[in-house]
Amino acid sequence: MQPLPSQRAFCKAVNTPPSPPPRSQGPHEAYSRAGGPLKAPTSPPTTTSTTTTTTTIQGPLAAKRPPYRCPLPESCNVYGFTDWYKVGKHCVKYFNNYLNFTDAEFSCRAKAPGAHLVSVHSEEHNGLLLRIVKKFNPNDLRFWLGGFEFFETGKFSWTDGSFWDFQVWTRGEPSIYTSAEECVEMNWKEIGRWNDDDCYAKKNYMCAFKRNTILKPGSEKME
Ligand SMILES: [Ca+2]
Repeated sequence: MQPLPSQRAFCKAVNTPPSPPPRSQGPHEAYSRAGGPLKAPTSPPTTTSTTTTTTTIQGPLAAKRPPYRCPLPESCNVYGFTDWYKVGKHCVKYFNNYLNFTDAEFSCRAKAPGAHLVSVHSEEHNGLLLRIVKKFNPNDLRFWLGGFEFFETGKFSWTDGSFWDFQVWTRGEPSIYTSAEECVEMNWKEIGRWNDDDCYAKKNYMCAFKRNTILKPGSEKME
């Protein structure tokens, strides 16, 4: 497993995302990689397992800037799901439980109404998922996303049925000529980037459901 990036570099990557590919990009273009991949991390993490991680900036800037904060997303304020996190219009939760892709997807469906493995549609949200897994399992960041290759076509889809409008593959991925690798994970070789892997491989996973699936307008402050 690759070492993790420094906390500061990680937060910087999340807070200053590169431009995503145009939304007009269709599944048929799934062969191309989106944007420039992150450089391989070179240093281990300095701080882990806190709700809000603070990294002190060293050097001459230390006296001029406040501590660098890299907070988790907000808690999902939905009754019964406050241990899930808000990521866009979804509530998201990480599960430290090794399952193959299909079992992970069905596990998600059982966790909440309308839940599936998580789909990703922006660099910002990709970064938020990375923060979550970094908090809950900093020593094993690989986890299943909900992406899968559709019948060896080289076209990818999400298990929640949302449009494939964003992708951040690790350099050299996806392995579209390897039929054994059809399911999408994050953090294999490059932190925050994706790889297609054997769907039977067992990995941790992240589930998501649309907040308005459970939450009716005006009922957010149920707790
Ligand atoms: Ca692959």
